[in-house]
Amino acid sequence: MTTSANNQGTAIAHTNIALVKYWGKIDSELTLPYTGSLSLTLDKFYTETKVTFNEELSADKLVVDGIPQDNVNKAKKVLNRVRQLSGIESFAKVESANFVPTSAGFASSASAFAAMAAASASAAGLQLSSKDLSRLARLGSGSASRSVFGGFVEWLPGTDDESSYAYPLEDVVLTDIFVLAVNISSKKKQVSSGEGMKRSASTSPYYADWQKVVAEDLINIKHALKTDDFSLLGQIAEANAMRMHSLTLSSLPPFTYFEPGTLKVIKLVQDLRSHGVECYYTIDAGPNVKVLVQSNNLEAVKTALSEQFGATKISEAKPGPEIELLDN
Ligand code: 2P0
Repeated sequence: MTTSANNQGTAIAHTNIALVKYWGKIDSELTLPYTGSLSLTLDKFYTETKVTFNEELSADKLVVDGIPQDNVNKAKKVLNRVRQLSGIESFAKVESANFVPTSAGFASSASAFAAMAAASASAAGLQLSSKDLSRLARLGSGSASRSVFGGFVEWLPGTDDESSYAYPLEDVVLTDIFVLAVNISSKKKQVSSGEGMKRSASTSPYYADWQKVVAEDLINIKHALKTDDFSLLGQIAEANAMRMHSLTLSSLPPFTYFEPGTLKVIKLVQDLRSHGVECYYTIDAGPNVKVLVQSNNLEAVKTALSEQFGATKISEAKPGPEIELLDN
């Protein structure tokens, strides 16, 4: 059995926003997705997680922002794999702090499970490659596989545990990009993403078409990144988000994450664009909207969003770094 000097590891991981979305698992135990996906890791929002293996514990414990959690199922999937790889038999305490303001309306599972994967591997004395860290994070939450890396990241769907992992895109020329997050609501959603994607994959008649759309979008968005084509990137991201959300509307029973404010942001982005201010929106499994914009239009879009929704509802982010291990 190998462990770190004090059986403890701490890591920081940043959240990411998918531009080509992951929406459906072929295997929920291993979190193997039906399709690939592509995201941008953001600088502003991150999770810091400390993991301690301790022989005196009688169960795994998870504390998020100081609050003990009852449901440790996803964390256990990561910890069990680390125990399996390292030979450690003791339980772990996981202490996680989110620096993702609820006002920003970002889900924290991507950064949380990426940080937990790196911290638990470090606590167990495992020297994992980035690819293996991505596989480990994936067991906790699909989008976490992408938060191991900075910048633009693609998650290769693979066909098994070994082949499903994310990697950072090279030869990206497009670097001038900002994300303005508009908070519409911070309420807990009624349909979790896990349940939502399951329902979409099993009941939407459009699910097969979605898989074709994603394959094409991935090719085209990577071309946009290599040729510094922000317009193409924005058009693909916007259409991909709407097509993901059309899967929820076409599920049985139907559902949507949109709220009235979501449509207001969509309308504002369309209005800005019709006046020559280039920007695009994308929306995850919730009502909040992220607006993509370049530096030349950043202030104009920020001002327009602030006037309509209030400056406190808007957060600004730009491309962020890869996972970071901290000294204990
Ligand atoms: C994504 N989302 O690609 C998509 C787009 C939300 C919409 O990944 O079930 O928390 O834990 O694997 O990663 C949110 O779902 O889902 C998500 P699980 P996760 O970012």
